[in-house]
Amino acid sequence: MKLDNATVLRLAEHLENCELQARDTLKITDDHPDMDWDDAYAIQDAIKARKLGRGHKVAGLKAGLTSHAKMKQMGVDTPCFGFVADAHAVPDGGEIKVSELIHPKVEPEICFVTKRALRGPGCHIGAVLAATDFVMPGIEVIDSRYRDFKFDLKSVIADNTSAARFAVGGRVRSVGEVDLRTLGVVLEVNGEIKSLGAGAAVLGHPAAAVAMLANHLGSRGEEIPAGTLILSGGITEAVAVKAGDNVALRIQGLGSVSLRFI
Ligand code: OOG
Ligand code: MG
Repeated sequence: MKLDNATVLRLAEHLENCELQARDTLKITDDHPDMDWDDAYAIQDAIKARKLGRGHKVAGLKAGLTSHAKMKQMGVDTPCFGFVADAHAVPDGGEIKVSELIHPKVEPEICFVTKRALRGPGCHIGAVLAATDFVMPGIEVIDSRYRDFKFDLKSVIADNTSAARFAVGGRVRSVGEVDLRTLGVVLEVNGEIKSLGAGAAVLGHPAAAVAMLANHLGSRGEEIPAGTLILSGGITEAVAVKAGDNVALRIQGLGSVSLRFI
């Protein structure tokens, strides 16, 4: 750690206030160029503690920047991990007020729900598949608190990987019923196809993103508990949305999930 505890808490408060008040800010590494990975995750943890302290719950975990499309779009080369809170959850078909967000984008994701805990190090695709209860489609709404979505990896980790809203829905499938690599994914905005992909875009196999998350948490003495929802990361580039947009995600064999922006 390069930052002292007071600075970690101050940056967490600043970034969470930007989230809650839909205000943008400059990336925090501009003022703290020496901060390290532990500092970045400590700030994210402090944001989580703030939410829990107000009675919120963690609704799920997420991996981000797990596809080449996303890494290229954001100019980084390593995945990152964060969480989604209960206040971020939107029902399938639900409405999202753009006035509550800064510059939202949507991402098509394959979501996992575990039936057994996963703990790294040494977690791999096989362990993830064995511990998965089911998979389902999910739209993640990201909303970086950084001006114009311009950040580096440490800044975005501190900002809880841009987590803002999410919806899951569609059909639930067990992993034995589908080949997660070849599943086709179609993201539509107002009936127009905006992006296309297949599950393999995420680290060759979306379960690899969950294994990476388990190994990341394992290095911190934590695990993925049984019954956890995990967003495995955007399969394609994120797509900017505005008020009036209807977003639908269709995943082969997994049905669809939709959101309306008002
Ligand atoms: C960071 C979050 C990325 C994903 O699925 O790749 C993410 C960002 O691009 O703002 O959630
Ligand atoms: Mg995402």
